[in-house]
Amino acid sequence: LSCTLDRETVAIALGSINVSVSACVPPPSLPRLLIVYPWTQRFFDNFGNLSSPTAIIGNPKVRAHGKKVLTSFGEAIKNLDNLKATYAKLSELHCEKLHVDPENFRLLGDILIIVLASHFGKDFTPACQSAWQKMVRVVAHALAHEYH
Ligand code: ZNH
Repeated sequence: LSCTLDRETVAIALGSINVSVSACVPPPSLPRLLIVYPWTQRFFDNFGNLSSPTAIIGNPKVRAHGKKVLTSFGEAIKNLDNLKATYAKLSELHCEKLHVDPENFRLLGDILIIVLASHFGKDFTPACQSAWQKMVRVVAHALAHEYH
């Protein structure tokens, strides 16, 4: 595996495909967000047991939601030139219905970068980080675009 900006790499970060299951595989991004920034758990209070890192990582609803976010992130990679339009509806949903502060999009982006770095190690070069950093930034920006 190389660290390129593609859907498979996003999948590794979000953890919804089976990467070699060893003890040192880092938790994927969404569980890690909920563990590192516990206040983000309040958006998922209908997801059941989030009482410990193990519970969060093993929670099937968290996993399923990570997959949804992955699919959506995959769309972003396909529509880089048209992100604001691609995410307009989703941005509205996060603003008006879900009331998710856009700061959380940036936090998730940071987490994703960390997950990729720990997975790819030295293959996660500065150039690679630079590409991903831009990617998560434009996604966070597009998702925040319809907020008012
Ligand atoms: Zn989100 C939902 C995407 C971030 C929270 N999201 C969702 C969905 C999608 C998404 C696609 C689905 C929708 C429908 O169903 O229609 N997100 C997304 C993306 C991102 C995000 C792409 C980035 C990148 N979110 C986020 C964050 C948070 C959230 C950060 C917090 C913290 N979301 C959310 C919620 C929901 C969603 C809460 C709902 C869920 C349920 O199921 O209930």
